[in-house]
Amino acid sequence: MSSLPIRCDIFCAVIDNFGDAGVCWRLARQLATEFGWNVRLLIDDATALTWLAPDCNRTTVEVRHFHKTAYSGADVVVEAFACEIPDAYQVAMTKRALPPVWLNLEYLSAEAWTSTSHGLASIHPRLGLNKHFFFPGFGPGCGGLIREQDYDDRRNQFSATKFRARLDLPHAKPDELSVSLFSYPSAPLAQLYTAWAASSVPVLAIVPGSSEPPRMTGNLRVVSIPFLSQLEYDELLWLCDLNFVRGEDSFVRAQWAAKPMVWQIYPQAEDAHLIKLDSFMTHYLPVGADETNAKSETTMQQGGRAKDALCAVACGNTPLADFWQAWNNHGALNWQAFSTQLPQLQATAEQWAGKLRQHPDLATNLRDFCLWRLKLG
Ligand code: TRH
Repeated sequence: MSSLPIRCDIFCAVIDNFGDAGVCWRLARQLATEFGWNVRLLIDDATALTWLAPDCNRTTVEVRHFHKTAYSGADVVVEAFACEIPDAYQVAMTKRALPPVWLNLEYLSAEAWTSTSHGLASIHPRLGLNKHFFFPGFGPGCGGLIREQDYDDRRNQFSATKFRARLDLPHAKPDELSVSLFSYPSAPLAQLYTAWAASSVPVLAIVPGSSEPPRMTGNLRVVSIPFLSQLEYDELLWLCDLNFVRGEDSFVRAQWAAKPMVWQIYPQAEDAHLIKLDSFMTHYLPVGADETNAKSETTMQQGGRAKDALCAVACGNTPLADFWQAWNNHGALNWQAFSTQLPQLQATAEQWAGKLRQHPDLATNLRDFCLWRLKLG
């Protein structure tokens, strides 16, 4: 059994936004700092890392260019989000006596088929190498979600007062809701701001990565703050009473924060993203007994929509489903109905985070899968 640290190359092609780099950096950092792996992050555009992880040069992760790095004997090769690693690198992989474990780290989805596909291998038609699908996920039978071992310690040491002071955030007024806003330009933000301005409950909207001047309209205050590091973004999610998140990584972080959240899913062609949205809601909404989920899953498999299925079984949180659908589909946002659910949504968020914690995190699952495949564990 080799006593040398596992060598791991993670390939990341930045499509747009921050999530590709965000997810790959978290994974690289965790494998290096928690498991002592020698990790190289091979990325085609490292710009986002300067914002996501300003301390990235102070870790043992070696950041190299995607196209300018040859295979050098890595035991594990992670191809993030099917980014197609360079052909010369693939050919060099075949020269290793014991082929490296080659993983395709997939996008996160709650759709049932991902857990049946997780871990399956496909054989490269020309090179004969095995590439395994590695699906993140929310329950058993999948790869899990990224979550660092020191997450709870960081949260226990978090001081809302110091965080507000450090970011020069105004103090929250009595009964004022602090809300973090991270969304795509397509979100119906003007409609939301109008609803918040007229809301009976005052709202302080905190917008990271925006340069908008502060504004005050009716019961709404909007403050912009700089784009935060990933570590500080967790702190913003812990500070706020409600978090608007998007894509994949901030969506996961909001779940660990165990606060009510509104998710704007990354838009995809032919509305494929709406199926993913519905799939997640069939699991997330606190609809009680399993048979309700089964009914909604059945309806889903018959091509139905989770919201209809859940409403059909008189789910408890239709305002959440309505609000999430409207946020993603430019519908009419019923802030009044949604905001009255916030106490219940807080309980939902805590219950959901507790369920997620019952499963190993993604880096742990990936390590165990690789050691098993390398016949080292
Ligand atoms: O930026 P995104 O829209 O990235 C998207 C998604 O990942 C999507 O799945 C993918 O297909 C597409 O990119 C190509 O959303 P996401 O996934 O939340 O990534 C944002 C990252 O930025 C995440 O790591 C959180 C981090 N972040 C900060 O570190 N500081 C901040 O201030 C904010 C707002 C986010």
